[in-house]
Amino acid sequence: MKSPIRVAVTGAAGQLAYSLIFRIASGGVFGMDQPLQMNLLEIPPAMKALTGVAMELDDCAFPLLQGMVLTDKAEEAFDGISWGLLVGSKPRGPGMERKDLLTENGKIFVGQGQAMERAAEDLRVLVVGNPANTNCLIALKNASDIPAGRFHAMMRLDQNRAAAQLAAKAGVGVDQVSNIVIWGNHSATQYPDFFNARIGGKPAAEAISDRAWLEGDFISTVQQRGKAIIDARGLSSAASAANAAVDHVISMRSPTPDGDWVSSGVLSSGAHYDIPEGIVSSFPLRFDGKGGWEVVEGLEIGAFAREKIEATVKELQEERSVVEDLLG
Ligand code: NAX
Repeated sequence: MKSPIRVAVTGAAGQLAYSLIFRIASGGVFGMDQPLQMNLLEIPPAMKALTGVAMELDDCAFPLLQGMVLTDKAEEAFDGISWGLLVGSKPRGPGMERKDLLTENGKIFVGQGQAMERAAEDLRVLVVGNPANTNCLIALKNASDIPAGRFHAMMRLDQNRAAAQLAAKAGVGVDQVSNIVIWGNHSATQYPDFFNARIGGKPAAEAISDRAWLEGDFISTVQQRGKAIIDARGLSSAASAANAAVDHVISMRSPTPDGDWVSSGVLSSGAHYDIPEGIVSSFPLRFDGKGGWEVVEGLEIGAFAREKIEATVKELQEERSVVEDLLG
């Protein structure tokens, strides 16, 4: 048996965590031979609910779960962790402007970024709480001793949504869909790229002849999926988001299959696809399974795609300017 690792989940009494934590503790994320300790972070008013989650974890009798820390202090939650899954953030309240949401949630990621200095050497961070890309930027800028490449913003739900839409339209299983890249921000401006996507190994635009759908409903359905689920269910898409976090972490830990890539939000160096430096944008990445990754070069970006990418990048730049004074 391996030695235990510590995994922190923030917002641990929230909806998304209620799916995610149990998948982690069962061994479905870090492997059936990897014991772990779970460090669960919440805010003081949610600590009582968190004790209920902990009771349920106890009652699952997960053999791999060797301990839990329940805390409202980020320093304690991040002590010795190899993985930080930053899910917790404040929901947008009535009458709250997006700008207020950015600064309110941004403050959370200043303190959590700083507290990452307590983490283990091999730390990796996945930011899920919205606005995920800009929160990720704030966290990595405030964790100044930790390489920025360790921080990722979750784009996997968007990638999975795009794969499901393409598979349904083409009338094939989702396993036939590959090479999906979501560009830009995890928001309604994101650009799900059908042009570089493949279905059964062929360009998606060959497998799906309905170009108007690819350029129209496909993109808007993926962009608006979160809202459509809230409208239908009355609650947000917590289970599929937790599933996406599981997929994302597994992808970060595994070599990306030959010829494919994964969408993830990372700090732009300015060197790829004319996306400016200093924002956390989604790119096509390949992971090496040893903690490293690289941006996949050479994808074709036509005029249609360029316009869409520019719009989502502009939004990320605007978000950055709102939180400039939180960037450490
Ligand atoms: P909930 O409101 O159910 O849970 C959020 C939890 O975070 C609450 O329990 C709250 O007490 C806690 N929290 C607030 N401030 C905190 C802090 N400073 N430290 C620790 N915990 C804190 O929301 P839920 O449905 O679980 O969604 C969690 C986050 O994921 C939201 O920001 C949501 O917008 C975001 N999402 C991101 C997605 C992505 O693809 N990146 C998709 C799904 C999801 O909507």
